[in-house]
Amino acid sequence: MKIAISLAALAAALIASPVLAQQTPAPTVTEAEAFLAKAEKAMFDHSLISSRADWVNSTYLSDDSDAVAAYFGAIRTSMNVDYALEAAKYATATGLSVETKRRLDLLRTALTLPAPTAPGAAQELNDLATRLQSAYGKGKGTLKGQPINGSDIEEQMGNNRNPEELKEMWVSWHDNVGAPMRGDYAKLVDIANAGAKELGFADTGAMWRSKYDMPADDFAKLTDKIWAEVKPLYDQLHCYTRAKLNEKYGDAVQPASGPIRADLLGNMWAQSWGNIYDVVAPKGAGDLGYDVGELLKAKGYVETRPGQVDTPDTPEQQRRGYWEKQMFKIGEGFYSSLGFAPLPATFWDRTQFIKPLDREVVCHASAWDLDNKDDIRVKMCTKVNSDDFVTIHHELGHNYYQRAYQKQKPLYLDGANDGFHEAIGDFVALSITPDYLVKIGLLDAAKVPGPDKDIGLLLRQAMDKVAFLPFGLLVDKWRWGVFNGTIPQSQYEKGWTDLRRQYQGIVPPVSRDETKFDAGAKFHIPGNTPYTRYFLAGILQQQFYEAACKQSGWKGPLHRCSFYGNKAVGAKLNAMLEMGASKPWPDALQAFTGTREISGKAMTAYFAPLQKWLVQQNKGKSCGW
Ligand code: X8Z
Ligand code: ZN
Repeated sequence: MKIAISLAALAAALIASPVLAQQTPAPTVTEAEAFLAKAEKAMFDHSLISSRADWVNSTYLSDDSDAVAAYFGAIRTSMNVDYALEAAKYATATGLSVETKRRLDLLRTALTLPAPTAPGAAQELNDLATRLQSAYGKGKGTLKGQPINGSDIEEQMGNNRNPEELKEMWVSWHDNVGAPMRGDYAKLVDIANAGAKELGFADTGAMWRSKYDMPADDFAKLTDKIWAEVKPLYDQLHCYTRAKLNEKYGDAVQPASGPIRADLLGNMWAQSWGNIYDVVAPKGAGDLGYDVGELLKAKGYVETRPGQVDTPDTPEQQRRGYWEKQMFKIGEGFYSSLGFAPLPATFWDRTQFIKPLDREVVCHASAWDLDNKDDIRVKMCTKVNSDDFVTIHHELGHNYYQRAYQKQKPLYLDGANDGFHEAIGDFVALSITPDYLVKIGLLDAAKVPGPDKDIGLLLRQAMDKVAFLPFGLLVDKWRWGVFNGTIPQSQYEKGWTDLRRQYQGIVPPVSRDETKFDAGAKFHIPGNTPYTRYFLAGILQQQFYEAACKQSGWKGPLHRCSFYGNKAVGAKLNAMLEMGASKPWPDALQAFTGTREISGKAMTAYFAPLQKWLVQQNKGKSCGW
């Protein structure tokens, strides 16, 4: 591998040299195409083993599995960097087709974390990345002084209403998980930036922003423009929620003005607030009469107990993870109703449905495609609650997308952009309406909330979907700043806390300083997963949903529409999914929605009645923070 690295570096240097460039004949179209075929095959073949190493690592954390994953990861990084450098050379060929140009471009930006070609850099980068992700997976907070793991603490943050305990969980998680990562993270940033520069990007953030079929700067502007469209809605929701929290907890815990205390919003990162719907529900009209998690429990879905052992002799229903698996069956049922083929048997054998008893794993949910054929699976530490019911649909959306584009060329085995990949399952989950829940037997027909509960239904959705947007935007605002140096290592904490206050209007429950690293307490930072994708997905899912409801001829209020069972919608969706990354994303958007623009209008239309209602509720209050 090292030889390959230095050859590629040499080649790049030769191309850069003006004297030699004249002497080197420009590559031909045939050569460029042959190179692409070779690179695609090599990367594809390597991914078969390296993704297996990653799976083993994520589902069985140990020093050994870390080493194996980092080993294959380093090979992948070096190989990709070499090909990315070569791609730049072939891009100079005259007469390249649009298609070939696109694949060369995709190859140039394929890596999330590039390493420089210097010997050892790819390995060091992968050692750091693996160590950070594993540390997150093993992370613990405390509750009443007792250690509590990541998936349990997430659940507790949703259910617990004791401000002291919430504070303890928030502080312990951020202190224990985030702070120790600071040094490793800074090293990783330096190496990745050096890699990005060798590939011709200003920094790693610029490389991330260049993956959207438009100039990188235009993409950043586009996200700001969309945020401006939906911010008035967020501001009203913030104002209303703050008042309700103040009513519940009093001035000492949550003052009536200023930012909201981050640990009171029902989620460790205050990124979605649906879990505190009970706190904000409008009196009388707000009681929806159901919560999906409670409905599941009422139907006998029991969360697997920590002490429960897997005894094959007991009836199927007593086996660990049985009910969590049944939640996935409901998810599969939705996609089947649209005409998608059932999940393969291996999905059910190989998916990690719940947290294993005997070892540490990376609990943060993810969807995998191990062989680009039929080995699709999910890794999750499922709980029987409404958050995870939605997350299951989310993860399955990734798996059905992966399967739909499987016939594309290797470089096109991806979403139209990463926001599309994140939006599919969420858009499907918007169809989990009361009527749908009746259809699948989870809700009694007599308990369907009437039109007087529309505001409640919309508010419940807004607490998750609208509340999420500023978080979805700021995570990468922070990372872009870290990568381009405007947030130096000496200000990692301040940079994060300032952005949280500016965009979300929230503050930590205790003061923080630069010994902390709160960004590291969010999976995607140590996991190195770009985050703007979720902001885009928040917007796109509403556009997809609006389009699907239109296609199905729905006439009622938008939020009551479910396209469950609609094969025509399924066929049209499949047509978009099958495209993978083969065309610029506006083409994919157009294929399903008829428009080429990503815009917050579908979202503001969906929530328009709520927006009006919130403005009334907030009358006389001074909103903002
Ligand atoms: O990370 C995820 C998925 C895996 S792709 C569970 N999400 C973001 C998060 O949890 O922060 C989905 C919503 C946002
Ligand atoms: Zn996802």
